Amino acid sequence: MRFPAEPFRIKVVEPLRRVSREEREALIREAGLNIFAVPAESIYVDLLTDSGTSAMSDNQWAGLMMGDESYAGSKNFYTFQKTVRDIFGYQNVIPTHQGRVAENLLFSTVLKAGDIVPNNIHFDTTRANIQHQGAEAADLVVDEGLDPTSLHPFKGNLDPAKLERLLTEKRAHVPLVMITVTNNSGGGQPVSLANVRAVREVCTRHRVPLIFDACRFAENCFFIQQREGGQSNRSVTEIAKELFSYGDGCTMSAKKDGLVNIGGFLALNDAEWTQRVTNLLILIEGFPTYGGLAGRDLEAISRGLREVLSEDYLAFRIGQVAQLGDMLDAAGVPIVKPVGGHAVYIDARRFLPDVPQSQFPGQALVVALYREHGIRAVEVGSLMFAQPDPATGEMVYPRLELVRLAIPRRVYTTEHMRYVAESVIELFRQRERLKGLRITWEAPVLRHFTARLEEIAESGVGAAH
Ligand code: P70
Repeated sequence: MRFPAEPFRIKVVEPLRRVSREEREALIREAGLNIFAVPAESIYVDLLTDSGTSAMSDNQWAGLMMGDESYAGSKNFYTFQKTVRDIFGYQNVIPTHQGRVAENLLFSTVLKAGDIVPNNIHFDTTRANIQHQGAEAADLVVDEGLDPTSLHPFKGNLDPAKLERLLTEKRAHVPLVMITVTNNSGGGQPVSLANVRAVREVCTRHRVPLIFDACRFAENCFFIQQREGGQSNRSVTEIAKELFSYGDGCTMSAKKDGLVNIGGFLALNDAEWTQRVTNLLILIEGFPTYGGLAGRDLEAISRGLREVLSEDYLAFRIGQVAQLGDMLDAAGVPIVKPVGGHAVYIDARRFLPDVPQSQFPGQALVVALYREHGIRAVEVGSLMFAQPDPATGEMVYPRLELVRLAIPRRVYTTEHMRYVAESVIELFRQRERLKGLRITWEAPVLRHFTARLEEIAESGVGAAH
């Protein structure tokens, strides 16, 4: 079956409210054209993120009742530690309340100003946490990963030649190398085992630790099983074990492939790094056996990490996202292909070719999708990533200008996906009506979360030329 049906049935339902177009128009204006400021209750299909929005299973909910809320040494911690060691293979397991804290703890411990951290492509919080230390986040994805039309099966791969060059020139400034699986900013694209081995080889030669950003590891490993030569007979669990065996640790937001609403961890082999991280953990996050989470949360994560490796689940999950991509592609909507693991990414440059990046075509599309159809997407483009060049002050725009339709896990039915596809197709037919935007207020870091914008009245197709 190309798109397998749901391998679960629904036990609890959460009613959705339909809001009129007039109401949506008023809400998005009040929100300063920033979709993050629209109340979730006024959204019909919420594809802002797949992070923390998944539905837990009956098994996970049952696990919540097994929470041991002891301050120190909760039994749920030991289960959690064993689960992480089993799947990821790293010895020291440090729970955090979400992924960015794992990043912050790691980077505050091992980075200093002037350092460089290579990755395929850093996601927003990773980049911001590196820059917060005065260090530089270097994106070394393969060239195909920056071309929305390339059909390369592993567009998340980190280019080993680019890494070799960087390490040859600047090894002293590179305390670690990262690989993000799947590569979120590049369209949720997977990284192959062969690529990880090649990167490991470069890291070993230069004696640099390799750390995974493991948020969507199960989805990545499913793609490896489906697409990489010689992998089709192995289980996703076996593939995951091999993948992580090439690394020295990982950061994890369990809000993605942990199938929970909150949680994360940092796992490391190095004892000295672990000691320094733990000191900081106790200062800012909590005692090492709960790290900012309740005992019950740790139990839900342990159960989620095992469930996410179910191949029936993964076949449905990846299939549901692919099916949405197929519907859009069949109607000529420009999307990033192949479709990624957790989301369909619309190529906003080709959707709105006459709105320049300085006028946020991706965000213009996000605003219209909510106003016209009650769907919440997120911009992954110039609003999120454009930054002035530190030397010249000139604005540097990202190569990719995308709108992401992120699909929460086990939440929406395929009928919802059909509604989304029809809405995007309708908007594509009316795309000349969309206008460019300008920022009226922005925060100094991670501006996309809180910026306010307005439409450029005379913009749109005509004025953009
Ligand atoms: C997303 C969220 C979080 C993330 C990630 C990777 C590869 C680390 C983290 C941080 C963030 C987001 C973006 C837009 C709208 C809402 C939320 N990604 N590494 O949706 O993890 O959030 O637990 O601190 O993708 O992709 P955490």
